[in-house]
Amino acid sequence: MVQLLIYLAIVLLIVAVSQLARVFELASALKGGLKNKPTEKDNRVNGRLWMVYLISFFAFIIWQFINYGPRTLPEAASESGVKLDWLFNFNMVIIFIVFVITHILLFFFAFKYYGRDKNRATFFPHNNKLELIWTSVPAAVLAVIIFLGLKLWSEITTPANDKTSEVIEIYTKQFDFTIRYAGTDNTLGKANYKLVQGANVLGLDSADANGHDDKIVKGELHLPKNKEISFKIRSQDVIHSVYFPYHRAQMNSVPGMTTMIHFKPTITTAEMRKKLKDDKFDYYILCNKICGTSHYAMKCLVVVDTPEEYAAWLKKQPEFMPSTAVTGGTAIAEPKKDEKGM
Ligand SMILES: [Cu+2]
Repeated sequence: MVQLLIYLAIVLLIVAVSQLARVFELASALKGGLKNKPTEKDNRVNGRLWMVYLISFFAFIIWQFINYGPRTLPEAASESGVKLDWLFNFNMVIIFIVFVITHILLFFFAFKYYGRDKNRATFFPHNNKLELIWTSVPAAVLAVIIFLGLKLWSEITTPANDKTSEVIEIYTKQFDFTIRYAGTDNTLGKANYKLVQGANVLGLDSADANGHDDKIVKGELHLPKNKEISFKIRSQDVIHSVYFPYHRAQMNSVPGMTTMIHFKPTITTAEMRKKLKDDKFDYYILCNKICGTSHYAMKCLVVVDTPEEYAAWLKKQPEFMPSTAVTGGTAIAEPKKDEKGM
């Protein structure tokens, strides 16, 4: 209520001031000629104020760098993440240089060439050489940026070599992540959304032998250091996004299709804790698409281990259908032939 009154008072003040200005204007028009035409002194003060503005604006920007710089993400924890950070910084440097030059010109010229009574503007309607320079230079710079960006993008999104990399599935649904490891054969078993029922949340096809040694883990994604990880991403319900902020990777998960991304983690959780001097630090996956009411809480712990720790941890996870269970006949109902494959 108090706030509303304050807003109302401000609005009324603005109306009153503008009405007063109008009164003065009409009064001076009646007296003949504009009495409040800006003088050379007014223009000089105006020019100096622009200089004050320029200096304080840059001081504010430097303050923001100092204040907010340390709050950005720590160094990238994957090989491609380091390249992405380089590209990001490269873009920022270019933008920053252009920003500084144009702002200095804008406000310094307003200061240096304030309106003087004797000055007359030069008539300068067109210059082909100038047009050519300010068209071709930005075009060339943008082409380089786009080329470098596309190159990196295709590097991380083209299918990984699944023979040499660790194949891991990330399955999303409202509002969690389920992880499936490909087992000793490093091949994920087939899945079909029509088989999603009861405990078979991922819709795994028990008839596919490749899937029997798959390992399903909920709420925790372990990754080995220094090995390429080939992620296969699926969604059960709506579009989610698998976002690895610390590894600088993100890929949408889309119902009805498998999306892919791959990267090589280079810093274990323990190493990152040491670097940041924070024993509570953890990597996370976050959902980065607004996917429903609990989207904000949709995340999954990521633990980057040494290869030995990873192997030991993975060994402890149960297989989807251990070989004894298959012969025991506990297989989940098979889909009809025409429903298979997805
Ligand atoms: Cu989500």
